Amino acid sequence: MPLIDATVIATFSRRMRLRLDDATEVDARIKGKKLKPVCGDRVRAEPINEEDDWLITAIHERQNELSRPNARGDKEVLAANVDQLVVIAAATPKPDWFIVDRYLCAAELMGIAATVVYNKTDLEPKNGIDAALSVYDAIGYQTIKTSARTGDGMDALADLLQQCTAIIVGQSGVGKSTLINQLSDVAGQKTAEISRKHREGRHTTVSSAMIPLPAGGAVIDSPGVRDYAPLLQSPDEAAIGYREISSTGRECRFANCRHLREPGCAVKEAVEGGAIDARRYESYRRALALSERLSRDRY
Ligand SMILES: Nc1nc2c(ncn2[C@@H]2O[C@H](COP(=O)(O)OP(=O)(O)O)[C@@H](O)[C@H]2O)c(=O)[nH]1
Ligand SMILES: [Mg+2]
Ligand SMILES: [Zn+2]
Repeated sequence: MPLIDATVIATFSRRMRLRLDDATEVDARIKGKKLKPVCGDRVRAEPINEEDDWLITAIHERQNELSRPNARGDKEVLAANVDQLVVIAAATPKPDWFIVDRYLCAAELMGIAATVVYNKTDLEPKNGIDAALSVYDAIGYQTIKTSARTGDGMDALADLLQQCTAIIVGQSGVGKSTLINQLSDVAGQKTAEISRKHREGRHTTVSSAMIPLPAGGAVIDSPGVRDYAPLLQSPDEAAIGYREISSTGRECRFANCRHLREPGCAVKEAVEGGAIDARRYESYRRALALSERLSRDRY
């Protein structure tokens, strides 16, 4: 039996669900300890004699990775080969816009499109939501308001996602899984069902699953990450992750300006004048501090 190319469509710790290129799905284990496939990976696999399981023998080169530092500061990859990031905030739990910013920062570093969704519009309208969303609109991110309960905004979300491989991220409880269930067709529901059974059954570890969409494309329901932070390799990357700061930063007097206390800083000026949102700037400063802490710990 030859080696075959496949896509990882669900992960349960070291067990994987694969979609082979002939569209059949199989369960798989991983050869050796070093290989760490994630949802979205393209892999090499082969059947195992006398077993239903397949064996993953290699991971093909990734187009991109959504990653974060683990407790030791090393890279942990959450998903691979995605072309769109959708970050969800909601009426409940209370939105943490700093978490939204950190996911957007990751999307900028990956070089992929990102959208901000505000879900649960059926609940009591909260003050300040439109103002918070308009900050993202103003810097060129699409924003969509949805209710998985009433269907409000779901067409816009479905349009956005068609033909893409997207990942849906955000705080726990904002409605990621519910939105994906609403968007998916019967085939998708089946995958969702399989992943639910696995999650509740013997494989109780955090898992992620890629659900096909009726109009083409697929969406990854990301694992529960309590407090996401992107992996920033250098302080420069913090600025790259904040698009309005990196574009305004080109006007700073010094090319290596970190936009803190340097003279002739166009970013500080824009924050004082209100052209750059003060909370986004604070978010950038936190990302910068985090990256400096990480690189100090590493060297
Ligand atoms: N009222 C309301 N509740 C929602 C909506 N979307 C999801 N929920 C509820 O929010 C809770 C968390 O949803 P879930 O999809 O598990 O969130 P996840 O942790 O982001 O995957 C569940 O009780 C859902 O029924 C919505 O649009 N409106
Ligand atoms: Mg969920
Ligand atoms: Zn500056």
